[in-house]
Amino acid sequence: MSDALVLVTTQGAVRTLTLNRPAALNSFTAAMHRELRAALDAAATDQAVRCIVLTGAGRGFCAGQDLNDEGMGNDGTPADVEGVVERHYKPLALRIRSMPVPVIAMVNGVAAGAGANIALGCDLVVAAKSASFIQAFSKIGLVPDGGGTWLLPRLVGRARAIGLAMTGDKLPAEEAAAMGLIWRCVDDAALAETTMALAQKLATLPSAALAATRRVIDDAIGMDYAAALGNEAKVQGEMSRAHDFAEGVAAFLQKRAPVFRDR
Ligand code: T3D
Repeated sequence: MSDALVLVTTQGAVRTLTLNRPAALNSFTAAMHRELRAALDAAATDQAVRCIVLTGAGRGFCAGQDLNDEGMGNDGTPADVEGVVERHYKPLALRIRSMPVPVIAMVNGVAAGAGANIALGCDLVVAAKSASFIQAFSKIGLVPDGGGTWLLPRLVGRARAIGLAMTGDKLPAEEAAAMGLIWRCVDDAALAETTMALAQKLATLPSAALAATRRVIDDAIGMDYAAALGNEAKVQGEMSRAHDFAEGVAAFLQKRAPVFRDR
């Protein structure tokens, strides 16, 4: 068994990062944050990687902050929760959103607290039927973090965002999919196969255009209609000057499979 807190495996152009503290439901320690960020940085610079899958070892995806770890005040020092969020969760959420390739969360079990919101901040979330999402913060006197305050109302609207965050109730994956919080919920036995098929498909698509798609959609959330249309035109111009657009059009006209390379 590996001591690594994040297991890194590669299948074709798909890099899988597995949070590996199963005895504590893969809750985040400072050390696991450091390993995850290093693994994401490495994937970002590796031109052979065209899609990332983030998942958890054992029966959980991630139970959020490890409540025994440094900064939590359990060693008699004052809790430095603000510092933990600034040093670890904020850069992690921003790193995922700035990856040059799509990031899929493969939610294999419970995703609680910041563990839920880090999953929701990925581009696509595929969850097993037995998985669940818990905004666990209110139960310990905190507010949602890991991007939850931004993500939840945008994904499911204010009423559901407030309901999920205030109650801290466990939301089964099937309900999460039904309310549009996640992309798909599948049978437990189909989770790995479904997610890998999706990842392999995304890996064949033009990575730079997929990353730009994420960006323009996120940008548009804070824009009026006219500004979003202008932003689309600007980014479309950038995309159209890149190799992958010429390749996509040529492949279509020549009735062959395209070979995309931009990242
Ligand atoms: O510094 C900061 O705090 C800032 C950042 C905050 C971000 C946050 O994420 S705050 C929210 C932190 N997370 C939680 O409050 C969730 C705590 N966990 C739970 O409520 C439950 O474990 C679950 C609902 C997620 C799952 O319940 P269940 O019954 O399936 O499992 P369990 O028995 O509670 O947990 C299994 C083991 O994992 C257990 O250890 P043991 O008794 O077998 O040795 C449990 O203590 C451990 N574990 C689970 N979550 C955490 C944890 N250990 C440390 N920290 C955890 N968050």
